[in-house]
Amino acid sequence: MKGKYSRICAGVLLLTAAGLSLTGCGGGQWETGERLQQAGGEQEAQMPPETDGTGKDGDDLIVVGLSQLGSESDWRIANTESYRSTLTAENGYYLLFENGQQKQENQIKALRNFILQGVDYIVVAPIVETGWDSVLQDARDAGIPVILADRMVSVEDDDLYTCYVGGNFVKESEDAGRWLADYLRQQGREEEEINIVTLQGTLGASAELGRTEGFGNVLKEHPNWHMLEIKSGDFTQAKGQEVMEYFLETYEDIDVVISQNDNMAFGAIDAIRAAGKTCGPDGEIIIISFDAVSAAFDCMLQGTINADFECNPLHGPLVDQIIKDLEAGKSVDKIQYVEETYFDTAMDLEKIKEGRMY
Ligand code: GZL
Ligand code: ZN
Repeated sequence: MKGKYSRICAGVLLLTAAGLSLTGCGGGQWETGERLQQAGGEQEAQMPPETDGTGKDGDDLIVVGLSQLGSESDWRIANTESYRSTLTAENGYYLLFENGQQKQENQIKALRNFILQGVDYIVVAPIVETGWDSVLQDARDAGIPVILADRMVSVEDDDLYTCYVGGNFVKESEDAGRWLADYLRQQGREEEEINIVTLQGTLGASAELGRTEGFGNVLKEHPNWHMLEIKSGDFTQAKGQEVMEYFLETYEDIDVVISQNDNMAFGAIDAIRAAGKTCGPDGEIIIISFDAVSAAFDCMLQGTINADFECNPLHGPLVDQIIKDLEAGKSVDKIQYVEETYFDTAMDLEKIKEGRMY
């Protein structure tokens, strides 16, 4: 299905701000940083070169409506950048990008807008799993394939979307639980009563649901592990710090923090330091985090995070391949998990960090 490029008003498209990103392990410093410029702050979209709607080889551009959920974390900024650098006119695309600013109603509005404009494909990172049946039904009625990227939806009929590409969140956090069991064994603490708190992501998001479920599966195998409380920090550094401050005021003895993303872990480190406590391999509190973004590598290198479970944000090339396969009339797998691993302070993190793209 070729792009209906002419249907798209050629007006200037403003990419919404990629938002500020807090980085630095516990430095708490606000930093726009070069990443913001790269990820496309308030600026005119990269309008495709003067064109009659055709890409480099003279074909129509494939028009993609991308509803990104927000700019809440370093992970999300890298995820957006991956799309922007892949879904380009040179690569045969006209990208309509909408940032939902972490509000589902904004994403639903964006999808309805894409349907009205007659895009060829919708790509969406749904902020939460529920509430999508009606708009996905409208997309199907309009004959527009929907690719779920990064997060899943819970709908009556899974024919409402073509496929899902993203992390396997249950596996990520089962792996984290097993890592903790090994680590405590190595420390001679396998019989100790271990008190754990969890900084939960956005409630109802696939990443939150999966990471909560997965760690819970391992928790059940360890009667001496006690989950004191699980509380949402909404995947942001500010809220992560707030919740960790509450945990430290409420619980005398915290041995482990499970942070469902790195930005909340950065906030937790600030709160732990402010409370006069220590964390990391040489500290009182073990911190296990998710995402493994570049700034979290700095934390592991500086000894404030013990281990980090990767969630690969580079979805651009995967979505590109899925669309090209669909354009060629090929079928695509319904669920496509990205390659993910983990890192801890026993590894040569300097070397590993050099080779990473985010
Ligand atoms: C995971 C993604 C999560 C990241 C957070 O795939 O959905 O959302 O772990 C981000 O950093 O906010
Ligand atoms: Zn203890």
